Amino acid sequence: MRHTLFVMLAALCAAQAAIAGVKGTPHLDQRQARQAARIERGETTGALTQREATRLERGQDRVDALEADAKADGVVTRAERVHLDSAADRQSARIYRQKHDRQHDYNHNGLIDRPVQMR
Ligand SMILES: [Ca+2]
Ligand SMILES: [Ca+2]
Repeated sequence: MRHTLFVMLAALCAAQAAIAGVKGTPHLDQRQARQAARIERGETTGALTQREATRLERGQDRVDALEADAKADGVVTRAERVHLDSAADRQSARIYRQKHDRQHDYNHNGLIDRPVQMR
């Protein structure tokens, strides 16, 4: 009897550990940190204008909000994880696009740089 109780208790602990394991989103947290750093670097170099950086930071906030939603019930399901990953993928692509488009502010005067006119 005692033995059975112990086994049951051990099983319960293991089940709880398994749930705790899927509770967090360490992978997404790392991605979010990297993407925030990419945005910051884009601001530093001027590849991102202030407006682009602000918009991308709002995108980061949206991913954070989705993450909070997924975690709200205490468990991040596989489907929620896939959804979060694809949101982070889209945000990553957005950062790349904004860093490589024609709007930049390399001289950091708060204005989009004008192409040099050759005459
Ligand atoms: Ca840009
Ligand atoms: Ca400029």
